[in-house]
Amino acid sequence: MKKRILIIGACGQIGTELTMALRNMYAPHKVIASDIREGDDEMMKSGPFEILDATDYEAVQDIVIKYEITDVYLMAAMLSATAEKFPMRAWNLNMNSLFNVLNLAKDGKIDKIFWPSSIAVFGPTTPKINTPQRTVMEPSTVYGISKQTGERWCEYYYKKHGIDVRSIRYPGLISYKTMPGGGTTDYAVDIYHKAIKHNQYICFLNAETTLPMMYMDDAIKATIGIMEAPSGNIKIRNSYNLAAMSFNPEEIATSIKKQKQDFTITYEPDFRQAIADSWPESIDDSHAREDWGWEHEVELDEMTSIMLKNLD
Ligand code: AKB
Repeated sequence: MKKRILIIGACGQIGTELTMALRNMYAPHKVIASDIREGDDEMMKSGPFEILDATDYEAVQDIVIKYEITDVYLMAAMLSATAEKFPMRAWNLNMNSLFNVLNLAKDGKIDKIFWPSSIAVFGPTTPKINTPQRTVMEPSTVYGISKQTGERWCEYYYKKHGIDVRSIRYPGLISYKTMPGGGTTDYAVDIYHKAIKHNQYICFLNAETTLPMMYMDDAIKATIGIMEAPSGNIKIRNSYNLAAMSFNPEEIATSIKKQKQDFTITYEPDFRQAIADSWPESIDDSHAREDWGWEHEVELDEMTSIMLKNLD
């Protein structure tokens, strides 16, 4: 099978682990990593790497042609907290990069696209508990507006041009391997680092802010899972709800305390509280489970053990 994969945004939180997982699955020379900056040693040495600006159509096209790319994972994006500070930069990056790959597919240069959406597509008027796949969506953040718009374009290109584009609405993602950058759910990674280094954490969300979350291994499994599924199984072409666990800062702190009794947490909510307050607490992902067999594995206490063990 002549599959050649391009990951755009390979050095980010998801891209780093996704690239390594795909290089383990396929011959490494068939998995081309790219980003606006160089990655770590493992990224640079384990397979081909290209410096690439995702918003530059010609540059993306050149790489697609050079490596005869069939599948693109477009992971470059500006996340929720940073996007509130730089709305136009976020819009340009999040939208232009998507149009670039959708149009390359429309011109027959790419066969399949993965594009990440987010729980940020939901807003304050969305039902918060067990948020359905199809419901009121009035995102109130710059990032959420870009993801909601992107979802509409993905479905449009699928229906109008037959583009095989697949997408997931990621919850907050937690990993010990790569740091997130500029997100609202990032506290759930930082808390483990601070627990190891200082045994205390000052949280930028309040104690009761429940959000949907997922351990990175499960997110990578879902990402590759939806891309490997037969096309006929992908019945939703805007983006699939995806869930694993939901917890708030107090609950993650309690989970850490089970292993580090003297760990303490205090709360100093900042502008990210309003972003988190506009998002769901839990997600109904039954369509992903039924259509392409999604199953999560890791729950909060297991994730805490993995994080603390690996960061120590
Ligand atoms: C963020 O917090 O911005 C992201 C997301 C939920 O998409 N982690």
